[in-house]
Amino acid sequence: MASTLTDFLEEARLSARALLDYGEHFFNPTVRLGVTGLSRAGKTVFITALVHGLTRGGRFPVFEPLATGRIARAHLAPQPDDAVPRFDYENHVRTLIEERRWPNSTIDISELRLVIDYQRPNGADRTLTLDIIDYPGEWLLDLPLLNKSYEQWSRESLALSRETPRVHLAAEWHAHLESLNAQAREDEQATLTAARLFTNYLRACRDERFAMSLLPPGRFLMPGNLAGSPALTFAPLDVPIDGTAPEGSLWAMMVRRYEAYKDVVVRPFFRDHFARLDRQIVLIDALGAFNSGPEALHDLQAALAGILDCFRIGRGTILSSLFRPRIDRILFARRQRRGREGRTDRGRDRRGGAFGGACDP
Ligand SMILES: Nc1nc2c(ncn2[C@@H]2O[C@H](COP(=O)(O)OP(=O)(O)OP(=O)(O)O)[C@@H](O)[C@H]2O)c(=O)[nH]1
Ligand SMILES: [Mg+2]
Repeated sequence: MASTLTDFLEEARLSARALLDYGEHFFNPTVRLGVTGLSRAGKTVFITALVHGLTRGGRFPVFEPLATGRIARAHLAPQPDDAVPRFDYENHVRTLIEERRWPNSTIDISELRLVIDYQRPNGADRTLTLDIIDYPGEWLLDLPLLNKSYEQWSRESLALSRETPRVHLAAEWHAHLESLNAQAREDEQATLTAARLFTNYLRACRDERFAMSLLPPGRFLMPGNLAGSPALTFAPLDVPIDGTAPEGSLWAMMVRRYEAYKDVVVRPFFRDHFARLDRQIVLIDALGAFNSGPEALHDLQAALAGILDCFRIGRGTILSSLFRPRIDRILFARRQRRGREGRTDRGRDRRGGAFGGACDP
């Protein structure tokens, strides 16, 4: 009953917002373009290069509107969403051009508004507002959690962590897990330790040598302002898939926090950000996985399948029933990479390209 009511309120809220968005679009066409990809896929560099090219009249020979002069002018406008950090464009340009290095990793969503004056093919002058949204692809991999119980998620995460090469990286967390009794009283310290070891295991999997991609929950490695909060302090337990957690137990505590993660992190992201995107670019760093061997490649494949699921917006999917997303075009792009960061990469990329080779996509 409670969930029907929540769904109903959610539905009403989405409809009201869609109407508002439609009204605004009518007078001032706005396109919200999402740019995503797994960690280090090249999102920040790609957006910086794109905005730099558009605002400074860069050379994009295959981009017809710019190449033929139909885009008259593009300039940055103030950040539209009060609750979303601004994409730090100026700083990224400085890092790339003046400091001649790659930007630091970004761990949160960010957004930039660009206003483009252009001419339609029929000659009419128009203005388009383009909101570019940079967000971690790892967050998309949280979508299946919405349909999964804590017990199911625990079972799957444990099974994955017992495969090679993950099993070696999970040794410390597995040892701690052995010492836990799921039915025992809830225990904050045991939960904190389990969450820390589980996060360390995820971090080790992401390490350059292993380059694993499938690492949900997505926010564990990118906690942002939720670091240390209970919604991010849980871990899988070895519990029966169809069991029920006894009241007051460690297991019940984990279930509560897992559900909080869905409520505080996953649903708001899909509702407030993902469902509002009109177009989507997904960047893929395939060579990173190639360099790390068949397991990494297999893992990347599974992660991409998970990301693709977020764009299967047919009837009866979790997405269509909960969030009614409106993306109608998706571009997948694989970045050419000549090496990995911190090694031969930097030196070589100083030559060529708008940012010393940083705009291959
Ligand atoms: N050769 C080449 N390397 C690139 C290019 N773009 C990014 N890289 C490399 O990929 C790394 C990641 O680029 P970013 O743009 O920071 O990637 P990101 O997806 O924003 O990464 P996170 O914010 O950590 O998720 C850089 O540090 C470079 O090593 C490019 O156009 N060409
Ligand atoms: Mg980034």
